[in-house]
Amino acid sequence: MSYVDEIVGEVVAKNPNEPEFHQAVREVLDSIRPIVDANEKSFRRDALLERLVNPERQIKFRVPWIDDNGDVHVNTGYRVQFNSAIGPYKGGLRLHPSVNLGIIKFLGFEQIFKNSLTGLPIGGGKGGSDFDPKGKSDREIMSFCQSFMTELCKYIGADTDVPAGDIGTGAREIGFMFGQYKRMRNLFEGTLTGKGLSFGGSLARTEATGYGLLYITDALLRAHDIDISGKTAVVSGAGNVAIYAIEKAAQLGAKAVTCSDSTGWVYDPDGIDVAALKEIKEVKRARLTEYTSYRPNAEYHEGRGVWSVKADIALPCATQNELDVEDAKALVANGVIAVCEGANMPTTEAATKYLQDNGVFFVPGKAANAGGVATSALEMSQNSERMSWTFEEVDSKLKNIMENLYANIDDAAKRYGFEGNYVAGANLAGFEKVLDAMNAQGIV
Ligand code: NDP
Ligand code: 2IT
Repeated sequence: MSYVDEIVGEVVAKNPNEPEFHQAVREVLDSIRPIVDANEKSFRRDALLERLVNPERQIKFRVPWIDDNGDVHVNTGYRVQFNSAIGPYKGGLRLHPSVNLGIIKFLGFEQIFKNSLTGLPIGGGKGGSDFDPKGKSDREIMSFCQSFMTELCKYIGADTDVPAGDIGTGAREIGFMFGQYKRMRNLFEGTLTGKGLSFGGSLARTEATGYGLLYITDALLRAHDIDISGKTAVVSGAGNVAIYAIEKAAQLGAKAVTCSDSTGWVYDPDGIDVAALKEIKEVKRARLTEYTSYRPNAEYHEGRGVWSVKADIALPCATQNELDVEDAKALVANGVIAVCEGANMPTTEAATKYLQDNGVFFVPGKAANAGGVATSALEMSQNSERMSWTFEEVDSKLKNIMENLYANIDDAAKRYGFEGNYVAGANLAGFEKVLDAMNAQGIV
């Protein structure tokens, strides 16, 4: 049996009930076969793949917090410090009831290669909790965040591990966590990114993931002599990534006609009104049902359905495995040109294959949504030099990073004989740098 297949089998056997982690490992290891096959002897000798798929450290802890009625709740907190070969662990914190160790491991594993692709010195990590922020008061959110950080602060630091936002963790949560970190450690340092602008946050970090997604989509289309302007996009999600993807799409002359949350979705034939969406989601923290009161021409539907709408570009920006093979068939039947993942692993394995087999340009999340973490790394740089850069400076660096990233994954795909396969290109290019660093640092 090949070394790759052996290790995939071992990951499945040793990490039961973690299907998302298996899926992420399977995809990456499958892509890097050419490198593994060419170096099988030394990789086996050094247990290279075993070290790649086993986190350097995983921390699991109790998070007790008190609600507004005085009742005590207990959630589970996680931080998986996956790989520090190229820099301090870096990655977001997800707060969602579906969080478990397998979800955090899949996200942490993806983060290793994503962070490598940014070209910046950041290792891979991820964390979070099964806490559900929905319907909680600001006081309850603060109570949870302080308790979470009281434990997490023992394991992180500006040069060790730098968490940030993800699903359910935005500026409010990062603010509460930063306050508690500073209080516990007596350190005002850039240990979290996505901070408020008044205490070390970076301009353009809020926009970065969505903007970056559109910069790489634009680069991809330009490379194929296609103009993004005038194109229609279907977008899922209505959170941080989706909102700024829709905003940048409009700035580039494209029209995003859908968005969704966990209860339903919106179709707005005139293009999603970003100001209304921001007010509903960022200010009121309300459901998408409210959207039609701002835009009478729009339709609201319960359940899921954005992928049934005809469009040139599809941008899944909600969560993992939200675009399945039936959705892929609908997109292809409607003539979709490109699918670029704003979320982490939103497309199932079968759907990815279907899209690629049908000539759709497919850019995986670890490349397409890397603008968020890249801008987090720019926030770390600004914190280190105790300076802040202008919006234009950060945004132009972000654009540059995404254009280089596209060129690098395209080049890697060609070098290994997989031209046009950006899944292979992203995994190969991301792995090359991590491999070089791991080899140079010996068996650690
Ligand atoms: P937010 O919490 O801001 O928004 C998430 C959106 O997705 C919400 O509209 C939410 O709906 C919807 N959603 C979440 N979980 C589900 C679910 N299980 N079923 C249906 N809808 C769901 O998160 P982000 O926008 O920050 O993150 C979105 C995706 O992008 C995630 O995969 C994240 O890992 C990834 N990502 C985020 C980055 C960032 O910088 N924030 C960077 C790179 C990737 P509802 O509000 O109803 O729950
Ligand atoms: O998935 C991701 O890349 C993020 N949630 C952002 C991580 C970060 O450190 O900014």
